[in-house]
Amino acid sequence: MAGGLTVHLINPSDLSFGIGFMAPRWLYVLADATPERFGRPQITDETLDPLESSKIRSGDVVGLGIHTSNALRGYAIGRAAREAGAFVVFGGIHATLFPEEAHERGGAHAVVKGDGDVVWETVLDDHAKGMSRPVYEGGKVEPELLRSARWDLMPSDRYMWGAVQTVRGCPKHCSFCSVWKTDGQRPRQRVSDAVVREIVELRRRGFRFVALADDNFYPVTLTDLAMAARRADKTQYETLRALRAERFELMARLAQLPDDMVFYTQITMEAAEDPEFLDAMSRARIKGALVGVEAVTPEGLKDVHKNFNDAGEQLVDRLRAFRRHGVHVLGSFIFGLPSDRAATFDATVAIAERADITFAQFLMLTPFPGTTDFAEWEQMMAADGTRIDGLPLTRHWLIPQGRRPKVFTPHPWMSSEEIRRGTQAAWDRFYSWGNIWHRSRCVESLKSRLAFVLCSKLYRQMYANTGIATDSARVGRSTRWARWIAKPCRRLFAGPPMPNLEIPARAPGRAIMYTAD
Ligand code: B12
Ligand code: SF4
Repeated sequence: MAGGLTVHLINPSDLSFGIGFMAPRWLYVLADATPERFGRPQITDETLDPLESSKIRSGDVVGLGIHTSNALRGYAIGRAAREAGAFVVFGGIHATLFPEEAHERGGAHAVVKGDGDVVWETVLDDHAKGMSRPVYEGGKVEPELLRSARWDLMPSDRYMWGAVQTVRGCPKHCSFCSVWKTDGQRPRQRVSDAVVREIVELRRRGFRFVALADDNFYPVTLTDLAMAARRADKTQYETLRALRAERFELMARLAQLPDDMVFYTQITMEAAEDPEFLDAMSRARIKGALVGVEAVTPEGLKDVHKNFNDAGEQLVDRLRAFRRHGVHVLGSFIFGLPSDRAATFDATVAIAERADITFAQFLMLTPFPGTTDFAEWEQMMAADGTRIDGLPLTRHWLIPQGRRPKVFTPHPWMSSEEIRRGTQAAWDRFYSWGNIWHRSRCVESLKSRLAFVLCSKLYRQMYANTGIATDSARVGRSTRWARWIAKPCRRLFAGPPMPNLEIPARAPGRAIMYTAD
């Protein structure tokens, strides 16, 4: 330990559920990036338990990772840690977008923009030498330098899912999403060796369920390949082919793992046109995928710059293709798009039901910082004089929770309240007891069906009520309910530890291919 200091890594949250759905990966990646000479990092995930602030002592280093929703809680911890005499560093997507805010409001001594994998060591060393800088550029780290997570530091009985990222960045450019801007449009795909090693470690420790925490597990489409093949210069074609081959290599190795393992990822619906890929996913036991459907009409898709999706009957066919190949879809839908009408809510749920999707989430269009939508909204709001606690609505995340309005993108015809009610009704209809029981036929035994019902209700409580409800009593009730139900749910996800599980080998003769260009 350098000079007796302790490195704390803290994931801030206003709500603690006792049990977490998914381990926040950044905590364990930064722990791995912490050199041994700084000792064993102390990890606190406030989605499990609130921070015990007495643990932070003068001279310690406190690393806080924030996204927009938990930035204010992060700032409160940062200020308190600084007052206690700690050296405070912020990172994560929100700090990347607003580094000055973390300095002004969060008591930051330093802010890391971008990936922390490589630069974290420099931050710690500079601090130890008394030469720290206010801002560090972590950049977009090449795939071979992305670090694995230190799963040995994770409590084995508090999370339902492990989280392993296989690729960073997304080639698309959806208007409501910040990933392509902050993580870049070039897929930075890790080789299967690194990914499989982490997954095996998780299974050795009793984790059967692993989220492949990617934004787009299908970064190279058949269309991309066909277009690159038509070019005279074949360099891009070869790069894309190598990326695709490595995906298949990864899935072939996942298929060799114990058959009680289940994987889940996020993917674009273009994969529906690639039966070979879907079959490989199925063999790999990637049994679920979040598919960003967003809208069910061509106009809605145009609104969000997602023309590569299908609408109407073609959409139903594409979503059903996943199910036919054994991949359950969690369809993600957005309400409040300019082309939405009062009838859109019911029409969307009807399509979700017909498309055989297993889970659904219904979100209200929200201008998240870092997105094209946010830039337009901020410009539009320049003349708006509304202030809450002296803050404009375009800085809503700084308004204390109790007074913070839910900010959604203004709609040409519907009020936010109308959209909220429609969205709530969509959740209620899709997750009615009858509908859940009907969908539970996707599993066989009665026990599995009951587990399916429990998980559906838990998902709805954790997500819908804490996400879109406006009244704090409802949020409080949902949180208590989710706390109560989360413990038995976690047991359903755990498996017997397999300390001797071996790492499936790479296919003979297939070399490791890095994808940096
Ligand atoms: C997995 C995931 C989730 C999981 C989270 C599970 C968990 N416990 O972590 C679930 C499904 C629950 C989730 C929910 C939501 N998510 Co989410 N999620 C992701 C996703 C796909 C991967 C995150 C991840 O693990 N990445 C891997 C780690 C290693 O990367 P990282 O977090 O970026 O960390 C690196 C750097 O940022 C940096 N870093 C991070 N922290 C720190 C701290 C320090 C001190 C330092 C030095 C560096 C550092 O170093 C790390 C290593 O390089 C990201 C997209 C993405 N590409 O990151 C979206 C993302 C973070 N989510 C997003 C959103 C919007 C949400 C929701 C609000 C969705 C919704 N509409 O409800 C909710 C919010 C939940 C909540 N209440 O907080 C947005 C955030 C946008 C923003 N401006 O904040 C993202 C970027 C996706 C997007 N499409 O834009 N999410
Ligand atoms: S929403 Fe999905 S497909 Fe669109 S840019 Fe973001 S990660 Fe890529």
